[in-house]
Amino acid sequence: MQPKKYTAKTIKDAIALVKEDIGAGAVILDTRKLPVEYGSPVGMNGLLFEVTAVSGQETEHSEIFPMEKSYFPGSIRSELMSIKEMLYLLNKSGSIWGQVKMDPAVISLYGLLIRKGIDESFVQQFLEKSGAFKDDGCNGPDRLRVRTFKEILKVIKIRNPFKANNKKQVIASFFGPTGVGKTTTIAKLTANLCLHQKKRVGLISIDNYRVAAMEQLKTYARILGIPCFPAFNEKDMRFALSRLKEKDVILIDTAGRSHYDTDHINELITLLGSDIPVERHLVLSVATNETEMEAAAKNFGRLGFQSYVFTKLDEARSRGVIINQIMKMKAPISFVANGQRVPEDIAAASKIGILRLLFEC
Ligand SMILES: Nc1nc2c(ncn2[C@@H]2O[C@H](COP(=O)(O)OP(=O)(O)OP(=O)(O)O)[C@@H](O)[C@H]2O)c(=O)[nH]1
Ligand SMILES: [Mg+2]
Repeated sequence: MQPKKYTAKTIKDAIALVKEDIGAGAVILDTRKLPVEYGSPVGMNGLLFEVTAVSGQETEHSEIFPMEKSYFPGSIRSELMSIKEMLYLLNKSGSIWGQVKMDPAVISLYGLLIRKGIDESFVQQFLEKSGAFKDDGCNGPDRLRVRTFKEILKVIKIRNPFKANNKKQVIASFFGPTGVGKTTTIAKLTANLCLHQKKRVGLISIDNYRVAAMEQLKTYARILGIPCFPAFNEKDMRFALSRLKEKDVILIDTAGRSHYDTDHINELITLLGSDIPVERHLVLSVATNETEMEAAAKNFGRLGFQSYVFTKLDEARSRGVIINQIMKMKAPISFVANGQRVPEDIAAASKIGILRLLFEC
């Protein structure tokens, strides 16, 4: 079935026509305000709206692909809105909604950002700052989108712990909840630092909780031919650091524990909070339930940290949690990991890169 166009005096009426004709499974491809020609029937506000839709079944099966190729570039599929979502947005009440409902470009951008997992309050902030609710006629879909993306870019801060410090030794520790990928991240970073940046790297594991954890890190160290020391207390730590004093970079792996384990967090504070100049990086998995991620950031945040490392992007489609997290607890992002392969599946964060990751799937 080819996409069909439905015209009515309000978007809601046009959506009702779509529902009647194609059914509740329809997918909205486009919504727009029509230029009103003299003599044509218009709504009370002098406007006419057009909605383009296609059967939802077809978007899920093979027919979408030729259509996608001919109609839309790249990741547009993620921008398609179902009737259910559209009605949800249109039925909302609140001060801004009167304005939102009048502007198809705002509705579709609003829907996109919400679907990407960005909190509604932040979506409103971004749209407000981009002038989406001003009725000054500047809200062409592309211009509005660019302005909104610029607002999102403004809140993304970046920090690469290994870049500026060319001469000085960098000591960086990575901590966070269990299984988020701390050890794997260290292995990826180590390999990249050794092989591509020709840095001299040493490793320390302060994971005294499980024997296997130390072995995991030692295995990576063996493969790369670099030293790896255990450190169970401050004395061990000072000893390991003295043995690694010639290294450019020292990476410290920590035991993953529940973020509700206050004793463990206190232990880390003691070990990493001495006068040793250790950078701290909080590792969080994007695939984690958002409430728990927030709690983890808050509890581990007691250590203070210089950057976030977000992992498991490959396991998450609603990557807006990254934006929510950096809005709630401001800190730069250093790295993002998107897979299990060592060393390939990691990248130094960049503002544009993060924006792309948000919208690419
Ligand atoms: N899909 C995916 N898996 C990852 C990623 N990073 C790590 N993993 C996997 O997650 C699992 C746990 O990784 P670890 O590096 O052992 O996690 P950890 O945080 O050190 O775990 P603990 O030390 O037990 O707290 C392993 O199977 C890794 O291969 C990632 O970016 N994407
Ligand atoms: Mg580990």
